[in-house]
Order: sequence, then structure tokens, then C-alpha cells
Amino acid sequence: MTTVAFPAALLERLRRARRVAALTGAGVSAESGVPTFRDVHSGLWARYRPEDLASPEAFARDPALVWNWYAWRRQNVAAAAPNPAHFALAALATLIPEFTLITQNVDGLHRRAGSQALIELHGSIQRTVCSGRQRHEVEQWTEDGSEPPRCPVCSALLRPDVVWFGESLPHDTIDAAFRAAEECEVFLCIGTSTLVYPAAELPFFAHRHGACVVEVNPHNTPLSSVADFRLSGPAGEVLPTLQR
Ligand code: BJW
Repeated sequence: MTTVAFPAALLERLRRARRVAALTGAGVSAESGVPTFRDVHSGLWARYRPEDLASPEAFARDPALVWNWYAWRRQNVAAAAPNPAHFALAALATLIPEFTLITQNVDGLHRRAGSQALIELHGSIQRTVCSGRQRHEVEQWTEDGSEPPRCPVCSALLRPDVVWFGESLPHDTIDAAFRAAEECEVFLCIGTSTLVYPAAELPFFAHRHGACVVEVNPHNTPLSSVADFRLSGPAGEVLPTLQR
């Protein structure tokens, strides 16, 4: 079933639900001016695939390129503001007894919209750690040109505290996300291409465990044929219809 607003039957289902989970991806921040990964044709995204920049191999090959990509993205995110989709999810959390918000985004916009209990599967662009074994968190550094700054403790190059391709997601966060997907009655999947695992497995897992799965996305994804409801439109327009 495809609509652009939450239909009355689904609103009623949400009103009665005790446990709801939501997974968000880059599309939820698109209307804040934060580029998505796979449907943008400008800047660095035009020349590189996410796999060519967001991986330990890319960082080993060209640390300055990867560091500068994230520096550019930190500036972009700092200049962005949460949009009505982020605010609608923060408001929904106050109405559902057990609401779990899971995001693949590293931009911090859910937090800035007021969502507090948040599972950030792929880390945060706001935190910087070193690339050494200990992953020391570093709060201040000085840029000196050609290479990323180095850790004051172990001298390893600094990197953003995010999860790159081929790296494991923190066990506690991914376990909590799968638990929420298993236990929820309604699972909202918003603005993600559902191409990147293990996050992409969550809505399918919720579906297999009996949840009503709702997709909010202007475009079809691998989840579309499985979703019980497809709300086909931009998240910033669709999610505020939750408040009708
Ligand atoms: C709108 C909109 C609007 C637009 N409103 N919507 C099983 C099968 C196959 C492969 C694997 C597998 N398990 C693991 C893998 C390998 C790999 C993987 O998934 N590869 C696939 C590409 C095939 N996964 C991993 O490596 C993961 N690690 C792992 O599994 O560890 C165990 C392991 C280790 C070693 C070997 C094997 C296993 C780690 C994945 C980490 C992903 N990291 C990134 C970068 C994070 C940091 C950063 O931000 O730079 O995460 S990649 C990038 O993709 C980022 C995103 O979070 C993630 C998902 O992207 P997302 O959010 O879906 O964005 P888009 O752009 O793809 O889609 C946007 C959507 O929004 C579109 O659908 C639009 O239509 C929509 N949209 N405007 C609503 N206004």
C-alpha cells in the first residue's frame, strides 16, 4: 500500500502500540542539506563511491583525502539544522511507552532535535579518535597541512569515530538494535537505501518477528516489496503527518 501520509489505520496501530522501533538513514537528513551517500552527484560524492572513502583501506591509501572529506562533512553538519522529520521522531518518542530510535547517521541531528535515547550504529562524526589499537578519544588537535593530525598519546593518525566498511559495529549497539527490532510491534524504516549490512537486516528481521513494517522513502528499496506500508515521499513532509 503506497501513500504520502500516515493513513488512519496506521496511526491507530501506533497509538495502541507499546513498543515501536525506527531506523533512519541519510534520507532523514537530506532536507537539512546533508547529502545522502548514494543519490548525490555533487562535490566529493561525484568522484568517489562511499566504499572508496569510508574504509580502513581508503584511509591507509590516502589519509589526507579521507580526513579532508570528513572535515568538509563536519562543517556541513555544523551548518545544518534538524528538519521536521527529526522533530516528529523526537515527539513520537514521548507518546510511545517503549520507543527505540536507531540511526545509521553520524550527523548528530536527531540529538539536536531532542531525541535522547538513541542508538548510533555507525558512530558520530563529532567524535575524533586515533587510528591506533587503543582508539584514544582526542578533543583538540592542530592541523598541519598534508596529513591528518596525530594522537598526542600514541602518535597514530587521527580519524573520525565512525564505522567504516569492513569494521565491526559495537556489539552493545547492534545487539540493542536487533532486540528492539525483535520486540517491536511497529518498525519504521526511514530514508535508508537498505543496502548496507548489518543495519539493512533490521527491518527484515522485525518483519520476520511479526512487526508491521513501514517504509518512508520517495524511492523504492529492497525493503519496499516486504513493507506493510510504503509512505512514498520526503521524510520531512511525511513524518509530521504522524501528529494529525
Ligand atoms: C529520502 C529523502 C528524503 C532521499 N526523505 N528518504 C551482508 C551482505 C552483504 C555485505 C555485507 C553483509 N554484512 C556485511 C557486509 C559488508 C558491508 C556491507 O554492507 N556492504 C554492502 C555495501 C554490500 N558492511 C560492513 O562492512 C559493516 N561491517 C560489518 O558488517 O562488520 C562485520 C564484518 C567485518 C568484516 C567482514 C565482514 C563483516 C560496516 C558498515 C559501515 C557502513 N559505514 C557507512 C559510513 C559511516 C561513516 C560515514 O558517515 O562516513 O555508513 S557507509 C554509509 O552507508 C553510511 C550509511 O550509514 C550507510 C547507509 O546508507 P544510507 O543511510 O542508507 O544512505 P543512502 O544514501 O544509501 O540512501 C539514502 C536513502 O534516502 C535513499 O533510499 C533515498 O531514496 C532516500 N531519501 N531523500 C526520505 N527527503
